[in-house]
Amino acid sequence: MWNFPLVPPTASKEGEAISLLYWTITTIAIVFGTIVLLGAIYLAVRYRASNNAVDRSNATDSDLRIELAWTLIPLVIAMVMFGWAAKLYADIYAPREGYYEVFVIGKQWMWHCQHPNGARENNMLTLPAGRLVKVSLISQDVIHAFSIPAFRVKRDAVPGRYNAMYFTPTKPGVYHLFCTEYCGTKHAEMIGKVVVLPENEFQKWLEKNAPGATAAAATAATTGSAAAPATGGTLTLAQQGEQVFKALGCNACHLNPNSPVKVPDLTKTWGDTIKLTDGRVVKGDEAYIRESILNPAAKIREGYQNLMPPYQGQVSEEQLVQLIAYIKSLAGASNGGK
Ligand code: HEC
Ligand SMILES: [Cu+2]
Repeated sequence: MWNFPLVPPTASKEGEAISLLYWTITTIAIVFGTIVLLGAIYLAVRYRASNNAVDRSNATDSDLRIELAWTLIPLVIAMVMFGWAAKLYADIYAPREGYYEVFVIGKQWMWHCQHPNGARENNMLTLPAGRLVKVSLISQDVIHAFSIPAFRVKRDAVPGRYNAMYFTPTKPGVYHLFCTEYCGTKHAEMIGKVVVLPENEFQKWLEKNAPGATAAAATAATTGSAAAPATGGTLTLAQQGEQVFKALGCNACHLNPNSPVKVPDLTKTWGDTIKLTDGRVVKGDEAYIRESILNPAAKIREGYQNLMPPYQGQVSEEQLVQLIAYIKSLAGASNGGK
């Protein structure tokens, strides 16, 4: 009859670990809180003004053993809590391998999610149960925060920066998704659902939602032809990136044997250790590729010149995610991990 949940369900591996820590700390707080409260009540009753039967003289001495005990025992307990929580935090936020990656873009006022196979969702995120998931987060405007209470994870979506978040959903189901950083008038509407499906259903969902799939289904429905193959096939995130690459004219210089200028080999950019003209050494990661497109002058690869036009204001965050997936794929990196 009563449906009054005090805590959200725990539906990820990381969430289980965090719940255990949370309830341990809560239990310790309740135990010590009770001891102090009962002591206070006892003393208040015993030494009430009307009770003349008690000895009200001062304590004669201090006891070093008692003082050491009430200093050291709480110190040990607090340090255990700190060490445990710090280890958990480090484990959860450290880069991990072997993940399924989704890109999530926060914007006023919605969450836009892109899957490696090209499927897109708004204010919905469909994920497989039992697999490590990496969410690469960025914002298109102001700071948002991507929060899934049932997984016990939350991370800021910051403009101009990719933030990673890892978790392993365990239980199929539908969970809340929130923006937990006040981001303007309709902040409260920046909510959605996370749908966790068993692996085989998730694969079916991916196939059904790959771009082109719905168009093909629609054609099949109108023409009456049974399951006509999608014209041109479906486009993965990397293939969408290739189209953006051509549409923006990047191939006038890059991956073009007749390039008018000397350009770095983009098939080697991802994962490379890159020496810059100013002597700095950087890694060829998402952040580097993003900056190289928006503001090429910020970091010039050694041996090349500042001849690439800046694309700031001409590419959307969605297109950037696609371009990055494309450049990753050039290096032979699958989008679902290293
Ligand atoms: C006019 C020719 C030209 C065009 C057009 C051009 N680039 Fe470049 N690009 C360069 C040059 C020259 C460099 C090397 C200098 C530098 O780092 O800015 C470069 C560097 C890069 C790098 C860094 C690669 C590395 O390994 O250091 C990336 C990534 C990149 N371009 C992507 C793009 C994308 C994506 C587009 C289209 C949106 C594009 N470029 C359009 C000339 C061009
Ligand atoms: Cu927001």
